[in-house]
Amino acid sequence: MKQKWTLKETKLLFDKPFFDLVFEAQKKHRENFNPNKIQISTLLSIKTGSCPEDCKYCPQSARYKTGLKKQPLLELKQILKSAKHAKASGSTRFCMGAAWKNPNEKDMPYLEKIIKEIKKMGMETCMTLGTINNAQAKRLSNAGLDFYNHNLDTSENFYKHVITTRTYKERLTTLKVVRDAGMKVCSGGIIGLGEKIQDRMELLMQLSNLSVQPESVPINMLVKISGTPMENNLDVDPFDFIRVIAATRIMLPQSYIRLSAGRKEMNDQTQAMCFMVGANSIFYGCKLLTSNNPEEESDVKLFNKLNLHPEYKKERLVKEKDFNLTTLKLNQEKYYNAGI
Ligand code: SAM
Ligand code: DTB
Ligand code: SF4
Repeated sequence: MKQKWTLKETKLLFDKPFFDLVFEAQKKHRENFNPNKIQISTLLSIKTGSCPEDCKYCPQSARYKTGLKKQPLLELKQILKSAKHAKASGSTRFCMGAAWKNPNEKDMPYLEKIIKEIKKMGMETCMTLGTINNAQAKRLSNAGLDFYNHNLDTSENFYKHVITTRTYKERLTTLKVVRDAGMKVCSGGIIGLGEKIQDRMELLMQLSNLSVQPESVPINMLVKISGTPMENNLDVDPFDFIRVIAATRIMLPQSYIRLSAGRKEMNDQTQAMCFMVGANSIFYGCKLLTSNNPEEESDVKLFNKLNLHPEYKKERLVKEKDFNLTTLKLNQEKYYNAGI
């Protein structure tokens, strides 16, 4: 793998004619992945709102009047019900988010219990709980947490215009803590915060130049939430967004790239181009943390049109002809339960 991406090289990549960039990204994607498979994750907010942080994009910050209904830490029963639904719909990873600056020590045993119960169901687990220390990371890892999500969000330079209550360095430290504890790293960013193209380049350089590249890279398009300071941000041009996905694929060739928040606001063609240039993971299910995501049915229809198949571990056991895409949802449960 390439050693380090410099700004000059990254600029050359972003400045390529659109179709040259698309071609290069597709080549990289096909060298590393089956282009007709997609990883499916489901998201659940296990603690909603009243967050002390000031992230200017976020509906959950206590500083902005977004009309969000707050919710304390959910009960285990409710979490497991959602996880069961996610598994039955064909999702293989259950991602849980909490609107915290960091987890409280007193919540650690409960978080461990949640992880263990979901692992028992045979799903991969991911959590995003804010900043964590070494001891907390070790505990989560020992409980069986597969991935920890902590986004860099944007470039180090632009970051101060987005968040003032947590430093960029703290974020990088958390990523190291997660890695050192033996968990897989999920880290990406948001496009549409008002950043310049160079900030997008610098974000990808940060992610790409980590000592070990993140296994999972969520690229979010800003969901504009009324009441946040970013509610009136300019729309992102879909081709600029596709360019970011393509550059991500080239700079992080072996990472799963998740087309994350913002899919509800994209048409099928934009999503298809994102998959074409290397996005190979999505959040599936009608809700992200607090905002809307496409309905499951509409994703199934889109997969159907694109002949995209959900990725299961022992997928070769499924004969392609048995995979009736029009009844994907029903079949997924069957295949998933069969350990496929
Ligand atoms: N509180 C924890 C933290 O910030 O680390 C975890 C939850 S936080 C909501 C997870 C991520 O969601 C953020 O880092 C950000 O990248 C993304 N996010 C939040 N609001 C968003 C929005 N309106 N549009 C797009 N992405 C958003
Ligand atoms: C990520 O990068 N995006 C997800 C997940 N990781 C935690 C969150 C998106 C949140 C969008 C706004 C909301 O639904 O509250
Ligand atoms: Fe809190 Fe996370 Fe939202 Fe920032 S992104 S306000 S830390 S929930």
